[in-house]
Amino acid sequence: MRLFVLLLLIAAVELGINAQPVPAGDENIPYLMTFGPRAETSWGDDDFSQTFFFLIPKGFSQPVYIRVYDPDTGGDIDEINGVFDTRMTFSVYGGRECYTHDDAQETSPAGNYKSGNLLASKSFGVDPAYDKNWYTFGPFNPSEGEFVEDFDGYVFKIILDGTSGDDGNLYRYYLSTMPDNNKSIEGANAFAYEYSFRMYDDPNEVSHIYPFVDNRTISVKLSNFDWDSDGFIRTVSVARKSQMSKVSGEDHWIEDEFTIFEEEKNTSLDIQFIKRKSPAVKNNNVVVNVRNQIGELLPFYVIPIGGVPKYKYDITVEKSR
Ligand SMILES: [Ca+2]
Ligand SMILES: [Ca+2]
Ligand SMILES: [Ca+2]
Repeated sequence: MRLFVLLLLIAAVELGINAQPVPAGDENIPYLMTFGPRAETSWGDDDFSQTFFFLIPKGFSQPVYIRVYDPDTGGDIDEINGVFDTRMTFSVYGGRECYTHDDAQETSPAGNYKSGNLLASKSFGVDPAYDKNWYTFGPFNPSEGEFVEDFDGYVFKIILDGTSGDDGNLYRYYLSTMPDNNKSIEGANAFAYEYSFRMYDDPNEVSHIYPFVDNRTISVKLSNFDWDSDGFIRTVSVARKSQMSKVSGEDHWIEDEFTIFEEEKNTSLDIQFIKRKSPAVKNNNVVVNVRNQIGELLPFYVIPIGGVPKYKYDITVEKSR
């Protein structure tokens, strides 16, 4: 069995985790975020598009559903810019190259990022029927996804594209075995190569993203966009107690590059987003991605591979000798 598949299984089974909310519990992220294309990027979305992948283990053969919480742009949760006048389209893809096409694994909605077979699609504007409510895509047969040997499972892709307007859509996903309820799939996971999300307003909440570091990774470049100078971004790992990163202010990217320790290979990093205590920053939307030394993006799994990394003092002692 490939090491990576083994690590996926350990993440799912040993930790007893089989939930597929996106964002997931260990991330402590309130909502995903995507803006309409007329918004200024200073509102916090760099490209008005977000892609997520769902991973279903090969042995699972029941129909699956991709559910979206608060898919519309309007009402209490979403971010108004003048008046709500935004439309967005969710599209679900499966089949050949929905995941393995290079453009699907990049950060920008460019080229053939909509690779694969379009399985379902729906547009939303302001729609009170779906405000604080779920819309369900599916059923999908797992084999309608793309089979990916490295994962020993099937992958589906969901893209949300802002199509008009300038407001912010906040939403969540859930991979479920039921159309009208959230029921998770053991061993499933979800991941993205770029995460666009909303921070909590409460300065005591810490959000997390967990990039997986494979054994080819020598160094990483952590990039963050429109952090609004909201406190600290730091990285914790099995070999890293607390490494502060450079943070962005308003409407720009900032990059921070660091070398990966041997002990960090085949583990996840814990990138922590720690808010400033005062004055509190409200409605902070931020975009994050991480690349390796040759520019490949590291996947952010909502259920971190190998579990949430805990700093091990002994490893650092060993390393500093
Ligand atoms: Ca929404
Ligand atoms: Ca508007
Ligand atoms: Ca922001």
